[in-house]
Amino acid sequence: MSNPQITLVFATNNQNKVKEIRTILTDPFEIITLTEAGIDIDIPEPHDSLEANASEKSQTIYRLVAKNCFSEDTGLEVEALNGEPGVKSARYAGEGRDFQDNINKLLSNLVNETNRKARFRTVVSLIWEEKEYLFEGICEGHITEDQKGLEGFGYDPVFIPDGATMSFAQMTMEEKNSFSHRKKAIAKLVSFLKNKLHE
Ligand code: ITT
Repeated sequence: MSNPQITLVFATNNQNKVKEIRTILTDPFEIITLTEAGIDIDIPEPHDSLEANASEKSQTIYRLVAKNCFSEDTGLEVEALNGEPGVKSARYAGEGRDFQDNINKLLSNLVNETNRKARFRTVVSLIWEEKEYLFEGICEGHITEDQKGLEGFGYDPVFIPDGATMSFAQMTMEEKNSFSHRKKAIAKLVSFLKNKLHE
């Protein structure tokens, strides 16, 4: 007999995240998007930490659907910029949330900077049987001088993870997943839920 499905609503409006998570959370997990759940809201991210924003997103959606759900908040933390853009990654260059504007601002803030060290940090907030659990995933790397590659989204064209020679935007999704912050955080969620189900 096959294992029962584990159904989770994914509290995000970012379709790139949905694509990545669907390649990571495969059988027995079943992901329901907000669109599929019939929810059309701009989820608030008002806080100054990834943890608090992830929590706000999952709690907001839980109040609407009353089903097991999760969200994630991700930031790019650049050492020479004291951790910026960090929690402001989506709106770094303004409310337009434009990927190219954000990259332009980042590269111009790093002109002549030799310390290119950076990391992506993802915080996942899971609401499982009414309780909340947080999981973190970090991917260390560095910021390139110029953009490379067309795949992925956000800051992918300017980020090379440690141990790679290509930017995230030059990788297939499977290659990105083998390094990524998101994959690491979700792997912790998976082992947590597998343990719960065997309790
Ligand atoms: P939500 O609906 O899930 O909140 P969002 O697009 O607002 O989606 P975040 O606040 O978590 O997502 O992400 C902040 C920004 O960081 C996002 O807009 C991207 O520009 C960037 N980002 C997040 N994950 C990334 C990744 O894996 N690669 C490159 N950039 C990423």
